[in-house]
Amino acid sequence: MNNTALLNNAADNIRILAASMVEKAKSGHPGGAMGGADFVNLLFSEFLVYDPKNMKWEGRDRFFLDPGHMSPMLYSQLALAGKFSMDELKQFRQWDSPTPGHPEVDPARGIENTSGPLGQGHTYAVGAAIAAKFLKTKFGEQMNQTIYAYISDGGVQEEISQGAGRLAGHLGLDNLIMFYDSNDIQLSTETSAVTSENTAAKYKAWGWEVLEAAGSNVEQLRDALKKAQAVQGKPTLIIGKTIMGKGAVTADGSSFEKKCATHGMPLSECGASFEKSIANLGGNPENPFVIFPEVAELYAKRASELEVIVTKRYAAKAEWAAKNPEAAAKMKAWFAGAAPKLDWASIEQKSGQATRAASATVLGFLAKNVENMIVASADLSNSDKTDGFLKNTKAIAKDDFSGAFLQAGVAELTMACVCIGMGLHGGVIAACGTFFVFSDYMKPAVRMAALMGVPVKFIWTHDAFRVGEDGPTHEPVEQEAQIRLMEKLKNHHGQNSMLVLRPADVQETTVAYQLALENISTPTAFILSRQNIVDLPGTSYAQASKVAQGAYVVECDGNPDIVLLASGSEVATLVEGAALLRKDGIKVRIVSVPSEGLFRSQSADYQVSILPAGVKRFGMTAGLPVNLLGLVGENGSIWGLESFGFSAPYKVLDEKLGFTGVNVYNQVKALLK
Ligand SMILES: Cc1ncc(C[n+]2csc(CCOP(=O)(O)OP(=O)(O)O)c2C)c(N)n1
Repeated sequence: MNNTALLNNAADNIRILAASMVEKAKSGHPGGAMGGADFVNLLFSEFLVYDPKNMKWEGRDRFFLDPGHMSPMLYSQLALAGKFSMDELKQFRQWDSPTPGHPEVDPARGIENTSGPLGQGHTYAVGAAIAAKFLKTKFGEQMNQTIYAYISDGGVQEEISQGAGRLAGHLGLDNLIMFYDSNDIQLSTETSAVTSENTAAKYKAWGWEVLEAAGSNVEQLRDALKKAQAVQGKPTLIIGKTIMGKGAVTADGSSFEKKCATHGMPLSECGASFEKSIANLGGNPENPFVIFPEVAELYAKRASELEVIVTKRYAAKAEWAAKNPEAAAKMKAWFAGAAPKLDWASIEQKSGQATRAASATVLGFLAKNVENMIVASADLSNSDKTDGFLKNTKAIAKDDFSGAFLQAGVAELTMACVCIGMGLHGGVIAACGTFFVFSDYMKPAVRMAALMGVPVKFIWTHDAFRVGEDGPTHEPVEQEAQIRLMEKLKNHHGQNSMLVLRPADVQETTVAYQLALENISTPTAFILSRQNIVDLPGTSYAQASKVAQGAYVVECDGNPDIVLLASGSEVATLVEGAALLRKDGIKVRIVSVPSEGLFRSQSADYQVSILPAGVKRFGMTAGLPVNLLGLVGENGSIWGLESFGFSAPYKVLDEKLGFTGVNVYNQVKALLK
């Protein structure tokens, strides 16, 4: 326990650094950072257990920040802990700096998650807490970390907080402690202009323990954190009444606290005086980028305390590992994130099935062979066929985290973020399923998974208008085009930010899963059919292995007159059309393209070998024609969907909308004229 005056000093130091970063960058958010400094400083100087010399230690506590705009607070805090230099703070928001406007995941420096889109950050924490509980059933006390989350008014207002709050309460995540920075101010108004909810009552109703504290009173905050650590059977919310822009003053020295204006502007631009505020906080306005000597001492002392704590933990781990070598080897491999080695060719697929059914077969295999995989569904497991996994395990439940299936409830965005959180925690492989049309509800999380490079597997079924009778509300049309844009977008490592696979039959589905499990650096999506699909000619695991090139030739007649290309169930329709064309002496090549992104990553020679120049191309897609535009080019034609779809049995829709072999024949004949 530290002296209160010293802790207040350290919090002032964070306020000074945060305000100075924003001032120097001439943009950013000082107010919230200044208000939250007391809590983070206390957390890092007395509670958070981590190894400063081994920041990725799997047993560390995690700190998930939700309001990414409060990055100056996090960077300044981590600067006190020795993870950022003063020069790096001075580079806030500049090109190529480690201090971008919103934090980007970098566990080596203590940044556990990318944050910015409000609401997602604390939901990752829920996922991490579930992962920790799941792993604890396997590795015992090696996994007794506490997951801390930091949420602000914006995060509480975001709808996703309903899903995160419900799930954490329902599962009794007592390893989760969330601090609510309740400063009554948001971006453009006071919170009273938009909400009159009783937030404490809301979280209590979800089954949380709720504690309240004055957000800049370290004694009250310490007391709350200690109580939270002792709570059993439920997560804890600490509502801290913080002070927006704490310490800010105007030129005449009067208070400029609790003002919306400090939310997103340098102090000097919002009506406060930067110089006076820094001086008011005990800093030197001429040279504000300084860690006070007594604060440096505080953190040096914390580093020694942490050394003692982690030395004990490492010794306990070594003792445990000696007694449990197999578990220790597993823990190491799982946290290394390595792809499991599996006998994929041994998976027996029943021919002629829907790819969602083929997915269920693979999931059943994975449930038996990949012990650290967790699969979730948003109340559709019997339809999206993630029940193939569930049948071989059991659902995760409060007080029993030995199952590996997460019933997420009807909350797709929450589910996606929870899976991302599991991935960020490490040690588990997370996948989640729902209908493809509802990928719309998940897109903001998919984007973040792609940006962070978290290898979540998104299992989307009912991939096209062939949902049929459910009608246009349930028929994905433009979704594939949207998701495939992510294949065209590179992440910070120059990789396609996402792998998107739409397999054409059961064997391609097996290989798609193999690629997904072997993809440990970006998210993967599966787009799977509801209806049965006739197997591709010559289908086998070996043939389908060519899915790894993104596109491959399924069949080819000598020098073809036409290249027919598609993904998913439309490939089988092309095969039907090809039979009719051949009767007219037309030579065809059929190309399956489960992933254009992957195909475009192959050598130019390979690409030309599949799509030879000078041969006309016909593409068919149950989505928007743009799905195939980059492959078919100007010198060909694409049959796609240009409306939201209609309600009718799918075979009727196939006929009415032209997804038949006869229409393939007619279109190609017209193209070759
Ligand atoms: C999903 C999302 N919507 C909108 C924003 C833009 N935005 C950033 S902060 C903020 C409100 C901030 O209020 P609060 O969370 O209380 O932070 P404080 O003002 O206390 O710093 C908004 C609307 C965002 N970052 N994410």
